[in-house]
Amino acid sequence: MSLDAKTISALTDRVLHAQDHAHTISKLTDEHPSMTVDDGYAVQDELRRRWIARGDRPVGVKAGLTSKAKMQQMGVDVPGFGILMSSMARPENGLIEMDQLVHPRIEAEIAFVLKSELKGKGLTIEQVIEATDYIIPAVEVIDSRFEKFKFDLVSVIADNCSSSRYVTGGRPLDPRKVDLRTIGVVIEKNGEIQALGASAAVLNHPANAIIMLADHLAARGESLPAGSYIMTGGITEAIPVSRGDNVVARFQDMGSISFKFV
Ligand code: 0L1
Ligand code: MG
Repeated sequence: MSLDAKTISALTDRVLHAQDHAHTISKLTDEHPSMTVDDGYAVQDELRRRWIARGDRPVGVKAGLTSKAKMQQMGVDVPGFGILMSSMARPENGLIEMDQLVHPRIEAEIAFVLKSELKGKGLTIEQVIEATDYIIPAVEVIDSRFEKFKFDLVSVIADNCSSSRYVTGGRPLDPRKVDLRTIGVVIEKNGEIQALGASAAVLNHPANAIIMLADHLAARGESLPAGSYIMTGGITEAIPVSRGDNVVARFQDMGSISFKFV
């Protein structure tokens, strides 16, 4: 790490204010060019402490920037990880308020729910599947707090990898009964298809996102406990949305998720 605790706390104030009040800030590395990825995760840790202190509850973790389409769209070449809190969840067929967001985009993802702990570096796809209770469709609403959605890896990690809302729905599936590389996904906005893809777009197999996440956590002395909810990353590029947009994400053999921005 290159930044001291006081600076991490001040940066957390800045990011949290932007998240809470839906406004943009300049990327953190503009002021702190020596800021490292570890500093970015230190800001995330401090965000989590503040959210818990005000009564929120961590429910899981997201892997982001896990497809070539996303990496190209955002100009980075490695994934990042973020924290999912219960206050970020929204119900299927519900409404998502635009006035709490800056410039949201949506991503269709496969989420995993664990039935046993995943811990350590270099796990295999088989170990991830063995520890998984079920997989389920998810749509993430990302919303960068950085101007024009432009950032670098360090800054976006400090902004909790653009987490803002997520919707879980459709039908759960047993991961042992499906080829996790070939699940087709279609994203529609107002009845028009915006993007489509197959789940192998996420690092060739979405379980690879969890293997990288477990590696990242192991380096910090942490693990993924039983019951963890893990979003593995957008299968296509992220789709910008506006007030009034109706969204439907269709997942092959897993149903669909719908909601509206108001
Ligand atoms: O979930 C994601 O893939 C987003 C990670 C952060 C980058 C972005 O905001 O697009
Ligand atoms: Mg995502």
